[in-house]
Amino acid sequence: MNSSTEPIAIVLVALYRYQNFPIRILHALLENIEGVEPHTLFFKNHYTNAVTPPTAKEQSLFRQKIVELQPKLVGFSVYSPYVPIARKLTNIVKENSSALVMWGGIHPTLSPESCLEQTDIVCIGEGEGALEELVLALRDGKDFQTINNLWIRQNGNLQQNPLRPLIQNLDAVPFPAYARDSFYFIGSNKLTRKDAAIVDPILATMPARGCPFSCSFCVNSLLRPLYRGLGPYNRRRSAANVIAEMKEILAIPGNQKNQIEFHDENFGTDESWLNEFEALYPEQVGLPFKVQYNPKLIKPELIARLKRCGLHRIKFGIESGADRIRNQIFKRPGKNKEILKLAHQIAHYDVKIRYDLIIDNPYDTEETLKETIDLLLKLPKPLRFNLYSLQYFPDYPLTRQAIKDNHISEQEASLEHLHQKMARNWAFVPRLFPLNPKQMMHNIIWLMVYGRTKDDAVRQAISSDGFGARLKLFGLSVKAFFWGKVQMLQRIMQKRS
Ligand code: B12
Repeated sequence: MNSSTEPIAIVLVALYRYQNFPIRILHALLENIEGVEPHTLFFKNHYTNAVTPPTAKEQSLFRQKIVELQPKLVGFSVYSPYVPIARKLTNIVKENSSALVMWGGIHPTLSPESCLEQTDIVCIGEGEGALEELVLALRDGKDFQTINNLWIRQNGNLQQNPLRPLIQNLDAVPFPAYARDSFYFIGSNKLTRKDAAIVDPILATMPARGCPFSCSFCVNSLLRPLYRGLGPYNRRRSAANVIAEMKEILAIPGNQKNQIEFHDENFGTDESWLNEFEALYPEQVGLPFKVQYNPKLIKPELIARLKRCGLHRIKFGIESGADRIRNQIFKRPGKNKEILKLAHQIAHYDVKIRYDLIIDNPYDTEETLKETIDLLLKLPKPLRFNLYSLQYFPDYPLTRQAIKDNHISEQEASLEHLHQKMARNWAFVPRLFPLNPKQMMHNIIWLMVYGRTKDDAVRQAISSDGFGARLKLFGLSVKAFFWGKVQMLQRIMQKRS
């Protein structure tokens, strides 16, 4: 290290999510490097949908922080829907400092060339090794052109370095950083310092990386082939390591954590991991927890064992109630028969289920929507759902297929279109027009998942194509439209209060 120099400032930027896993991990990693001073700007927070654009005041707060910190490097973590915002903030950095700008995360991993039109450096894939090497080189005034995972644009040249192997020992990755003095939260036209993720009652953690499936609407369908030959894709931290992270968070003064959320598609499916978890979790953490699963991976014995450790809710991706759509269009395994059997088994253990379902999908027909309604009628009550409208991410297999099948145009699959859609909620909201049976069935699905109709009324409405049934379908659809508006108003009032 260059001993005569001051520590170098590095700024990381998380977009629209205070509880951002990658940025918190990378912040912790930079804290361990001598001669480096990491700062993280959390720029606005939205749990999921309905992104509000940054205000002039928020951009000005961001600018002030960049001017004050004069970083050597600013690293953004970027998902596709936020690209226009990342571009705006990148321009602010460029106009107000001499910092190099680097983008990492899912979007730059999938579209590195297009990102290099705005940035100096793009990190493809996992960032730990690449960021550490880059920051050491910047600190020591060394060349950084040949660091694996980085694509670099300098003086009109583009340097494309290969990918390094996937990190296999995830226990060696630092725990995400919380409650640091070097955190700044910009949102609601203010800059605050208190870590909002600490007062959130949910402690979220990721015990694993990778996923065994390649659903056509998910990034795993693209990441798995990208990493081919670079080591096993599905990896787990040890249970002891995950528990140590949770204990560290629970020991932070002022935390209000009362439940745990594991982001892991594979949770507990390895016998020796499960044994370790059972031995440690109830005694050392003991809070109720939620997990998410592909129904293919759940076995009743697993539920029974996790229930004894504190499992209180499973999130379970049905995605479509028609086997054909789920298996052939979404490339997701699992049949309705298995889903129904499992749902009833889980209910028997008194574990709650929240299902994910995607509608507003051009491949659905009246028939497949009827199958979905039929499945909903048979699931144990009460129903709890995340009901989404299908979204297209650039270059995903489903997006390419939908373009090929003339369901959407290239423009409708573009980043700009995706960003515009982010301004609205992605949750499905009932609509009256176009007034056709598919639309009316979407509305009925909405009524069912929000418990706003009786099963018999639904059965009658979908029983035939006769005039009486169609009239009932129309009546329920209007009802859904009405309740959709009421729900929207309630949310606005809640936000204001
Ligand atoms: C957990 C998760 C969530 C969590 C928490 C997300 C978070 N911000 O931490 C919740 C449920 C809140 C969530 C919300 C959303 N999510 Co989400 N989520 C995931 C999931 C399953 C894992 C992401 C993760 O944290 N991985 C662990 C970290 C450590 O890995 P990583 O993100 O890949 O980061 C590594 C590298 O990419 C790189 N890196 C990342 N950032 C940076 C920055 C720098 C400077 C560098 C050098 C490197 C670097 O280094 C990291 C460490 O190795 C992914 C699917 C997947 N398998 O990736 C979807 C995924 C990221 N989500 C997605 C989406 C769309 C969303 C939402 C917009 C959904 C919505 N309806 O609004 C919101 C956005 C929230 C937000 N503003 O961040 C999409 C993004 C699609 C895209 N093409 O960009 C994904 C890919 C799922 C999909 N459909 O394919 N999500």
